[in-house]
Amino acid sequence: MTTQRSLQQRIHTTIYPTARIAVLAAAGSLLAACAGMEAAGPRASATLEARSGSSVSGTVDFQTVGQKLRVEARVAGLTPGQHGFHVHEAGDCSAPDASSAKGHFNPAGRPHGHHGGSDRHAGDMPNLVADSAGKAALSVEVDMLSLTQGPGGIFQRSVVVHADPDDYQSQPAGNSGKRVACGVIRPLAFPAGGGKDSGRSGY
Ligand SMILES: [Cu+2]
Repeated sequence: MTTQRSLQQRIHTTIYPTARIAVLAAAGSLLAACAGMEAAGPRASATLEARSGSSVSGTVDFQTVGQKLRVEARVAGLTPGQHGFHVHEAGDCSAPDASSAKGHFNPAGRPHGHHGGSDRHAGDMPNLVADSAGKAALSVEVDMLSLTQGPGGIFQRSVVVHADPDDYQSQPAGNSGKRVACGVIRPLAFPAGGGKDSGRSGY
């Protein structure tokens, strides 16, 4: 106990108080600068292709917002009602039933669960809800997923839409039925100056 305390004291006294304050201030302004650049963070997109005999189409866009990932989906050609919606492990939609996308993206080896909980697959997301015309729009910010090379990184993985609702409970995939659409998640290049120039032709 006494040894620990004296060691701690020694560590504290070897760093000059003014130097420590300067380091903290520098870290703080760096964080502030990063926060201001959020809008220009990495982006990715997936174009949904119809699978399992469906005529589903759509796009799913991903953008880093602070510590979270914003997911925006616009999907058409669905049956009205809820449809399971997940990030799957493999960036391969080539199989007619999208089985090539493999299971839910689950780097932590957890059970399937509700997207709002913590004991769940990283790839678990809220159901899409299609209107009577078969169109669904979803905008949600999720954690556990990122546009990085880290453990939650989703580049070159896939996003899958299912025929049935995810019950957020059944293992391993919420009993959400056939895979009616699948899209590989690909990085989107963005200009160095931020998103403002992205509409310019000639890029
Ligand atoms: Cu799925």
